[in-house]
Amino acid sequence: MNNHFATHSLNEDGTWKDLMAQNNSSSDISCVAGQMPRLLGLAQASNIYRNVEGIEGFTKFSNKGNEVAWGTIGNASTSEGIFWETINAAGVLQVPMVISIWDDEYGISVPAKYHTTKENISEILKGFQRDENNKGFEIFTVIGYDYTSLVEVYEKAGRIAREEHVPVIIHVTDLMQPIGHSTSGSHERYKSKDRLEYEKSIDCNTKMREWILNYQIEDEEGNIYRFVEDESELEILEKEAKDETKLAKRNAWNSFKNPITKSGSELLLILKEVAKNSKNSVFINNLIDQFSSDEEVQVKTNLVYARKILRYLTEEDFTAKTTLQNWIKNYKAFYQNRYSSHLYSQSAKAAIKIRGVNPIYDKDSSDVDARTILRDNFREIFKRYPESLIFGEDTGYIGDVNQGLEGMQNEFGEMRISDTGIRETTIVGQGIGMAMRGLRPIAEIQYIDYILFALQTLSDDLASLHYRSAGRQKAPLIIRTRGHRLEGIWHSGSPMSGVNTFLRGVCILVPRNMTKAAGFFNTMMESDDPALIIENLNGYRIKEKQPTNFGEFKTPVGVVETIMEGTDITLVSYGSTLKLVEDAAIQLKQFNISCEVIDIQSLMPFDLSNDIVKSVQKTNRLMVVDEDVPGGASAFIMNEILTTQNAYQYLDSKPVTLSSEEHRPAYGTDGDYFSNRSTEDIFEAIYQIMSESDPNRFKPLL
Ligand SMILES: Cc1ncc(C[n+]2csc(CCOP(=O)(O)OP(=O)(O)O)c2C)c(N)n1
Ligand SMILES: [Mg+2]
Repeated sequence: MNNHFATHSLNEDGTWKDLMAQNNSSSDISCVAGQMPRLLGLAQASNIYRNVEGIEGFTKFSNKGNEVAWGTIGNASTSEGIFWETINAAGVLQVPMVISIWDDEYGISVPAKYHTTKENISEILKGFQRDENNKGFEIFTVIGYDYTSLVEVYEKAGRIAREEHVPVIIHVTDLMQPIGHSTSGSHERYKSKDRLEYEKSIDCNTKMREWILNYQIEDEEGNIYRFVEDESELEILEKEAKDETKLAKRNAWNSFKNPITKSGSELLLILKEVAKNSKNSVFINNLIDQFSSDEEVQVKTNLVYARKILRYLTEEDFTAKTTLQNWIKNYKAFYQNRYSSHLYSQSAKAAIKIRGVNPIYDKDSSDVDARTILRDNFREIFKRYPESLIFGEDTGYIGDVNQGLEGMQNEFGEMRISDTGIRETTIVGQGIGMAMRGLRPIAEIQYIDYILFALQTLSDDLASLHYRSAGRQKAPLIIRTRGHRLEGIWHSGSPMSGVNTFLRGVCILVPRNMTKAAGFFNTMMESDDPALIIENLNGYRIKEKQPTNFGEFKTPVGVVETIMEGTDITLVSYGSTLKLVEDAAIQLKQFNISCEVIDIQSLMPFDLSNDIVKSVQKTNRLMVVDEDVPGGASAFIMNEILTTQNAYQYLDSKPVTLSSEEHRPAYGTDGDYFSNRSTEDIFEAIYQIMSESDPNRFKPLL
């Protein structure tokens, strides 16, 4: 998809290029309107660079905030909610963003009357128009084949956005698509004859040609300027353009095809040698014939035949077979990397490369409210990183709903510590766009339950950005949220499997307390991976010892922590259930059951040094406890331990998962007790495992 083209913001090693020395394109994405939230952030970065003190030296990213973010969207796609959310937010924030709405009166086959009230998007956007008393947008409407007016309007729009930091909407009307929506569908099926006739009359190719031929301007001295002298000059240009395009097409095809064909020829020699040596040469030669006549040029074609032929050699052993095996391994590894690289950072700043640093306590360290640990740590972050900023609902003036940012706005100003509207997906979009322009935003989602509003942006845009640009663009955004159990159907959910599944490419961090959480913020500020850090709401009710090295201690990513050692069973958990697991383990001691308790801390990436299997090797029993739905995050965790880490071979008892009920948590303390797992549930489940393994020693409880 050519509209997915994006420029390289990063060098091959993941370091920033000088973005001011190049034009920068951050591509559209296929999910229509999905680019809108990011566009807001790309534009907002200019506001930050223009107005925040201390980042004047960031000249690779901005010239005092003079940059404009230009965005595009189709008319039908403006029906998406995130279009409206972005427009409203851009009006509030007054960002230098110019948004073009390309209007061909269709969205594939569906005409405007099904999409847009009054069938006219600029008409219904009029309420956003700024006036003498109110800030808002500047809105232009221009005909799509009136090229002279387009140039004027775009120059004006750019100037307004750049100089005044006012967002601009340009509604470009009377557009058409010469072959309909795509080459695979003909618009004759759904457009009337009249419409098709009209489209022909405004065909952009014809109209542009007419303009080039006929356009002329006269200067003050009466000199006439034209693009071309006459049609013959234009025809020469057209021919040159066609030839250049054909050549580019041929070169592109050859650079794709040649390495594949070359590998295919090498493979063919190996296969012929294999056929010579094998007892199954009849079958092999048959496949070789098919391979030789297969005209499909795909990377996979070579591999398909190589792998199919290898199957005939299971009973045999000769040199050509080893050559074939090695060829398959190397070819697959090379191309697999081409298709599967850069989901996470591969730079020196990859989260998994940042080493942990323990909090330091001195002898006077007292127990303090956990939220103050976050607050004092944030203060250090904002001091150390002038490019850092945080925003969200109630984040600014009151210092977040849990007071983890108390006093920060006073200290660091409204630009850096700010309140936003209630609009999760554009909060994330602000973060993505600003992170792509060298800032270090922390986007706050007030509670994890509400992250669902932002899931599309998080998944389609943030999580895939580094991967889809093969490591040439990044958005090291930190999303701060809080969650897990409280009491009630919302504010208490733990949709970890959803997040964990949709956000591959983002570190998912689930600290058990605020010191651990603060440590994750410190780690991620050093890293260039994006992260979701979920503070555990119950943790706010607990006091923690105050460390002395704020801003410095770091919780490592992808590393589990054993918080209780034991010999009978390995208990694996995270976040708020961990405390319950610990309590159950303490109670079980009195019954002579010895539990090893492991805190996952980092769901994604997961236990990179395989510490959990080492524990299972010792205990031979395993239980995973969480408060997601059955088969949710616990299934992921179990899969990691049993199959990735191969713990299945050390088990003497059935591995058990203990999760919440399938429904959302019911209201109140009792609702929590019956919806989620309690210490009693955990105690009994462990006891039962032990009872099954030694019924004489542990008589059944129930
Ligand atoms: C979220 C989402 N829903 C549906 C689609 C399928 N789809 C692709 S393009 C399109 C029509 C878009 O129309 P419009 O925004 O007017 O752009 P146009 O192609 O007319 O320029 C649709 C429905 C999609 N890509 N993304
Ligand atoms: Mg359209």
